[in-house]
Amino acid sequence: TPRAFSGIQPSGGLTLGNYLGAMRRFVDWQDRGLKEGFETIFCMVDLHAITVWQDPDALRRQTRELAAGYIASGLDPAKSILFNQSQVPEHAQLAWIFNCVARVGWMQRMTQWKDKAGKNQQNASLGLFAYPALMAADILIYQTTHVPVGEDQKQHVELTRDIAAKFNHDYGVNFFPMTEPVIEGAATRVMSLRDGSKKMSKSDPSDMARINMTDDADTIANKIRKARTDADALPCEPKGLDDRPEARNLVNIFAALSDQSIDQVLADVGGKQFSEFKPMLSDLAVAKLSPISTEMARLMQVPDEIDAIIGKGAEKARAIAAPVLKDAYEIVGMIQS
Ligand code: AQP
Repeated sequence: TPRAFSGIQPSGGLTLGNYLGAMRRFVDWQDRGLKEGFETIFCMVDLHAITVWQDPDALRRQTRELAAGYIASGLDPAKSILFNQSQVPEHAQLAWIFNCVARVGWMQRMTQWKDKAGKNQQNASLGLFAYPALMAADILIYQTTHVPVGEDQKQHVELTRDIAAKFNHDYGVNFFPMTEPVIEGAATRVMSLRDGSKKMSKSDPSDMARINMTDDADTIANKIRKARTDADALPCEPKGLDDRPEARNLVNIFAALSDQSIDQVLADVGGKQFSEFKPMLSDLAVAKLSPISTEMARLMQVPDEIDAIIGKGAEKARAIAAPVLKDAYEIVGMIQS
């Protein structure tokens, strides 16, 4: 039977990239899981967040805000398991085993490591380097078959498969499944509003580069108005977006928010100037995001409720994770009695 798992780091406010590339897809998986009778598990990956410095109070707030974002986007704690990574210690325990299975060379090839460590790799945290082994543990501790993610996480899910395969091979078992990354939809890679070659990211130093899920209508309209574009009108065909990364990005966002294909969007807006298209995009973004941000704000007023929900989620998650860890320890040769 399939099982879907995914996570988001509480390393800052949620962006439109997280919503379109990840959260919205999670809700689709929740619905599919309900229909087909399999479990869906979603997590705030706080252990991943601290691979770069996080202020403790900010981390607590961001973790609750992410939980609120999940719920406001449509994840229902009665339908999916929703929890905080550090409350299920089996993730970190399995990660240690994977640190011993994965090779240094594999980690060195990861583009996220290269991007985030930058030029001064010697000074990056050891956790940032080992990040993909913890992510493999997050996924495999639930024997996950499907991981809905944005394009940027594809390499890490592929590494998860390599780790599972090496574990199975080294110990002569068929224990961990070969997990599939599921990258679907019109916005698997939402780009920065300031630079069409960079991913929209929570940690971008410029707030103008991203739309935050908590931005109000005026802020969203202002950011879209100021978004970088070229001077040409919108094309009528998708191939007219080639070599126009900023235009492509705004059209992709429009398509994703309105549940249309790029062709359908361009059939409507092809030939329009950005001065006309941008207000249409702002109105659409505000219409889709404002009910979510209103509900997030309401939930943030009742942090105890959020904590109770994720506490219960952690119990459900542990009920799956603990036996898997026990079996993995047995396979490795650790005395468990
Ligand atoms: N720009 C994006 N477009 C599409 N999907 C995206 N995701 C993130 N950014 C985009 C997807 O969101 C999920 C959670 O990502 P994450 O927060 O755990 O890590 P990240 O990919 O490193 O996200 P950020 O926003 O860039 O965070 P920071 O700045 O802290 O590194 C993943 O499924 C990801 O694909």
